[in-house]
Amino acid sequence: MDIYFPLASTEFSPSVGINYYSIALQISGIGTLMTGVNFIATILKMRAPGMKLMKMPMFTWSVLITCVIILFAFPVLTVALALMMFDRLFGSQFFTMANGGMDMLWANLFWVWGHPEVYIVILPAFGIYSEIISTFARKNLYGYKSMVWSMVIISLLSFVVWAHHFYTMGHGAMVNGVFSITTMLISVPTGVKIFNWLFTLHKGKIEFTTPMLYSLAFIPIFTIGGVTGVMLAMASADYQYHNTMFLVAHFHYVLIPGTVFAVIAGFYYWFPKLFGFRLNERQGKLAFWIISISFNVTFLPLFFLGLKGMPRRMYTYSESTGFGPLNLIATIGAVGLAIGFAVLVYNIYWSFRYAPRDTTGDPWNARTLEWSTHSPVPEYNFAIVPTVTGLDPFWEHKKGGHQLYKGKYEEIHMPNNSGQPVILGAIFFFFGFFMVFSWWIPAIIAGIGVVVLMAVRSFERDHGHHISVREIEETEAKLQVEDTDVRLRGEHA
Ligand SMILES: [Cu+2]
Repeated sequence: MDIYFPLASTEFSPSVGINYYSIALQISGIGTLMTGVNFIATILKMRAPGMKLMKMPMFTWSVLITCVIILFAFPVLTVALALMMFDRLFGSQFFTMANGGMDMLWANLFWVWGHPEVYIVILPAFGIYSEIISTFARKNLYGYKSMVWSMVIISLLSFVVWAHHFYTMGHGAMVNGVFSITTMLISVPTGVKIFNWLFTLHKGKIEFTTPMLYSLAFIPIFTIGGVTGVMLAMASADYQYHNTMFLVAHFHYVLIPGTVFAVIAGFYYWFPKLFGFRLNERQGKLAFWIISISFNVTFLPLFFLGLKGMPRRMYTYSESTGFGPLNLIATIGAVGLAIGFAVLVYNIYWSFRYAPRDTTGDPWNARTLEWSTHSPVPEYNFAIVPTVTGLDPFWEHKKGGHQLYKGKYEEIHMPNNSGQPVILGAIFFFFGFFMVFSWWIPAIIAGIGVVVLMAVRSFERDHGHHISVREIEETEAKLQVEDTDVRLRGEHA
């Protein structure tokens, strides 16, 4: 079973596995596309007064640009998967070797989506690191405008590099040359971002919290991933590296610091905003050291295995190849990673039981608006909509230079809750399930159900509801009292 044509065709993969692949990805792809539309509309239309685009937090910028990439990339995946489904379920010949089909058409469509997807997962991570690094260096983010522009340039370039995924599949020197250059160009805006983070750290009063440790480890590890990426970008050299463990090492050096570390860092950083208490820092730092060291023990040997000629996707090899010892080291690293993640999970359990509650709403002494409201955040977010005049408005407010909350409580307009998306999700599940097994009658019924429910939801006249001033006053008063209570108990404990 393979997701590439011709191996993905019914001829070579006769079981329903690939049906499942195409339909499950199709459904979750629609979800991603809808989320992209939603976030773009929210970011463009619902910012606080005074928050111009160039005053948004860098994380919000990264999400906006990511969603624009989603908007252009995911329809390609939708089409590719639909054609795949037609080939497998209805006997069409888009990607087959015979009857005018073209297997390379699949490779192209897949990676026209697939490479932008790399930036869809990495750009939000860049945003998370920007927030964390400026918070714990106690400085403004260096080069704000160049951070935004480099993400814009990355988003454009991400659409013109896809053929580097199959340099060796025979599209010739000219095409390889062009895609080689566009791919190497991406390292320029990425390098700008790396230097901006370094300049943000320069002469900062750095506080080594758990989220900051992951952000600091990201910089050198990701740089190794980036530099080996430039090596792979050279089409002629790629004839040597391709399909070896060198590639496997490269993309783990990009995507583990570029997404996994960022998700963990962001999780530690925003956890107190979600739940009202911080995760334990000692356990957090322990897990960090185990994970970051084990990561290198696991993946660094793969560079050398690749250069020695070990192909990827190999589950066994003869002892005479000499690949054994380095693979053993990598396996030890993988065990270390598992232990590190176990510590991380234990930390969540421990902190829920024993961690002291945060009473300030701002446990990190942070800079952006979300830290100026209570933790956990009340349903309306801010009792009074904050007024923004510059970057890092909460930091300016704390320094006393800027009044964040002007005026008095007013009614807050809220959307209503609805159970319909859950029901729609359930029907989608059954639709997908029936399609995978080609049970046509139930699939058609479920398909009609999906369309009908989408129409019902779209044409619903739901104007939401308002939270009254009294309710806001009561909630705020209660949160203040709770804050004081916890503080008193904390002092006596
Ligand atoms: Cu790529």
